[in-house]
Amino acid sequence: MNKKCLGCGINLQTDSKNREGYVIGEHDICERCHRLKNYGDYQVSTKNNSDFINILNQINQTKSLVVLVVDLFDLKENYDLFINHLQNPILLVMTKRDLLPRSYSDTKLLSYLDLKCVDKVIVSSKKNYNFDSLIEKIRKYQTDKQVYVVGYTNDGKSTLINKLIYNYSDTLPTITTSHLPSTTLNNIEIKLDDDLVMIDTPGLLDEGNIENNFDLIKTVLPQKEIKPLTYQIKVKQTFLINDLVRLDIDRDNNITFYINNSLKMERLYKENTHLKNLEKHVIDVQNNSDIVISGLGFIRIKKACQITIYTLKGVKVFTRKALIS
Ligand SMILES: Nc1nc2c(ncn2[C@@H]2O[C@H](COP(=O)(O)OP(=O)(O)OP(=O)(O)O)[C@@H](O)[C@H]2O)c(=O)[nH]1
Ligand SMILES: [Mg+2]
Repeated sequence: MNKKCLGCGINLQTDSKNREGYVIGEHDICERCHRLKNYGDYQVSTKNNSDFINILNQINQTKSLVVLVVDLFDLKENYDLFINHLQNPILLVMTKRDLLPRSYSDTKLLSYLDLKCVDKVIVSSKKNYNFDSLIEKIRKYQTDKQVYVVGYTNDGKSTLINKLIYNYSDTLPTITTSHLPSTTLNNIEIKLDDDLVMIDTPGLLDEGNIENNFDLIKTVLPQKEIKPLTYQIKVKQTFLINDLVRLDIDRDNNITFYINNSLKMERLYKENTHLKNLEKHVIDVQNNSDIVISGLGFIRIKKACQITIYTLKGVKVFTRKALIS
């Protein structure tokens, strides 16, 4: 069979249920996509980041425009792999704008990431926000018909392409999207019109992101605009977020949590040992910085200090200059 799955791009096959691409009968999508779309059932993919680097190298053989999609709620520690592997012109697309406070300015968010790119745009696929500007920039910077869409897994590449199909073509969106990592398994070519073919690609896995924990992903990912939670710190205290994070902070500070508001936040003033069994990180924070707990959100700290954070083993914690200040 020489057909690709419309949902994830994998080559379809009828030989083995246990291999990717298995399809029953004449369907256009594989069993994995079918189960994911209809029952939310997830089958872990065998793809790894070396497959991913092969794809970047192939893109680098072309001169085509690359759309680098980054998730504003879950900005990664760096995007070096993309920037270092690609000499193509890059259009930076910051998506999931709907999750960050509406009151904050797009201009400030746009100036936050200092990446080598021809232009930048902020969008929300969920709210269909700023897509006219996105398509205008794609058409302005495209060097040939093909435009590749790359980024980390789960950052919203396929959802963005589906929205472009919905807005600017006369076909229906068919790419599988999900809140679980590695949904797209292979390149998928989508013709928007005679002049523009968008190519979706599998995302780069982010090691240490809490989203790699399939049982937690639904709990931690926000579904709507985050309401920041700000606290004045006068005396030494502890914050607990569900059973996922413990944060110890000393006095004279001001901190703001940007996390899914459905998570349970507790503030304790007395000495206690809650969640001290989790992995401990002692972090020196500069003035006006964020502590990022990968995939879970970020905490803005106003004044330089030392903070102790406990979180799940293997979850990456890092600091950066404050995204929202
Ligand atoms: N709130 C919000 N969620 C979004 C937006 N765009 C995508 N998502 C969600 O983000 C999750 C991942 O979306 P996908 O489009 O599957 O991500 P991807 O980058 O294609 O992921 P891979 O195929 O695994 O590389 C899904 O749960 C989407 O619904 C957005 O603009 N706002
Ligand atoms: Mg995808």
